[in-house]
Amino acid sequence: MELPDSTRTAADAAQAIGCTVAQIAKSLIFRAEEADRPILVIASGVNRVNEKTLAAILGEKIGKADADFVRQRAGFVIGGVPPVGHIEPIETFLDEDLLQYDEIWAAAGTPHAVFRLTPDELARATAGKVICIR
Ligand code: 5CA
Repeated sequence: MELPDSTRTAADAAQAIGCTVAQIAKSLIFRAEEADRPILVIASGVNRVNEKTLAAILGEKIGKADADFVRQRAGFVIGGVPPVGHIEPIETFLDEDLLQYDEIWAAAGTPHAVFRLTPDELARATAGKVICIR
């Protein structure tokens, strides 16, 4: 669904769609520092990813990905990064809090496009590992 209003942030997207912020599946790219590889965390819009938890799960230091890294490795601009369809396969983690909703919404590649799916569809499409990201 393409919207005239910005869906750049989880709050923007929820406002434009008319759903709760918690139902936005935000696709966040981190950078595993030693391997210099991207990591995707798909989190509920209301949650903040605990980078220490993520680093502990990966056994690797985690840094924030900057805008260039996200564009180069995922293939999309920040604010439009989708949960699937990246330039390279990206190891993916899924926020367990998303599983409670009948439907959720994710970015569809631009800061004005979103799509609706079920948590089950998200899990199957991404093969993401379900974790507590908080
Ligand atoms: N389209 C919406 C969801 S449908 C969306 O993409 N939201 S998002 O939360 O997944 O993407 C915005 C996220 O990009 C922010 O939560 C933030 O973690 C990240 N971000 C914003 N600015 C920067 C920046 N300058 N560098 C790195 N990451 C950033």
